[in-house]
Amino acid sequence: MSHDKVILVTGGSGLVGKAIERVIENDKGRFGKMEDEKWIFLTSKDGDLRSAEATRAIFDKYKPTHVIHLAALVGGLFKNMKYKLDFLRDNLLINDNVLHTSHEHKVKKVVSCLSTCIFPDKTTYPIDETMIHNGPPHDSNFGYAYAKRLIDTQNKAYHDQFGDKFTSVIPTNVFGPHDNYDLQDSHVIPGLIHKCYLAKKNGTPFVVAGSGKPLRQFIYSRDLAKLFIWVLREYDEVDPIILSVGEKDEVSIKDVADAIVNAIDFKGGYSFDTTKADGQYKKTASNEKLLKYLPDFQFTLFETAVKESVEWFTQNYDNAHLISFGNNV
Ligand code: GFB
Repeated sequence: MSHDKVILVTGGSGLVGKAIERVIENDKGRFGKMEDEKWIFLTSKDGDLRSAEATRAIFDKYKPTHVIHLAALVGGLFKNMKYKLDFLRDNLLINDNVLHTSHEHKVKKVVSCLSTCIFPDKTTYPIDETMIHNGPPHDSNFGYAYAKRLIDTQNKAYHDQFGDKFTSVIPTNVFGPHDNYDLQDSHVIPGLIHKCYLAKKNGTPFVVAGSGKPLRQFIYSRDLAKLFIWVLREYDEVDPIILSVGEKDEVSIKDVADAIVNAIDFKGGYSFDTTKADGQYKKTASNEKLLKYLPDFQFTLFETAVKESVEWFTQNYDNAHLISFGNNV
């Protein structure tokens, strides 16, 4: 059966890609698969998007009409601090190949994924979409941040010169099933889930890096997935949109650790290693633009989302093919 829309999801086997696949396959409401849609979830086995040739071969094979671009070199605070040049170069290469090949293939719409860490570090709060280019990002992740900021610039250039409809979304910190649980390179929630799980299993202390004071807004991958599908189908701007819970749902890293200790039912000792970096103190973002479009969107409660993420991790801990303990592009 021929489909009007062939939707290619780069980075389709990662945290957000897997969540989109789950919603498309299971949601019986407005976010589920549509008759005229064919979805393709790319993995790194399809080819290395840092290569223009490999990217062209993928597009020649699947002939997408629409693209959700998630593929990127990603990682938590400590990995970003170690590999700033790799984060800059790998992501510049991947983004240029995906956007230019989309242009060459006359792709009708591309939705790329940025992150609130790209905003200026010295700013007024709450942060909104107009502030992206208003000053340097936090030093801990400037490689990643500048490569992602340039997607917004590329989108505007393709639109100005050719009229292409390439846009982007700016999620806050994302978490959920199918995350990367590497003890050094992962983001805070999967990193602490893995550490607390091992502490309970081995009867060892649970140690949280830093002071526990920094503040973050977290969006559950399954909520973000629905918003990506909505952006692909209905959001009609080239300008980016922040996808986040509200400012009032901001939590501290200590709150995060407490939620994980409860979800894992850990009874042992729990402390903070203040010799480790805290990174950016906060990046409080406004979701006012999103709520103007979707005033009734229901976000999953933080504690519920942490519980489901812990359940998925403990149920799949031994499924090496499902759980990533290392990074892939
Ligand atoms: O998710 P995360 O690594 O990144 O969170 P950012 C870091 C915060 O969690 C810091 C504390 O305050 C850390 O001190 N933390 C405590 C831990 N324990 C741990 C742990 O075991 N692992 C980790 N990773 N952190 C990233 C950007 O910033 O946000 C990325 O560097 C990306 O580029 C991502 O944008 C969404 O929120 O600080």
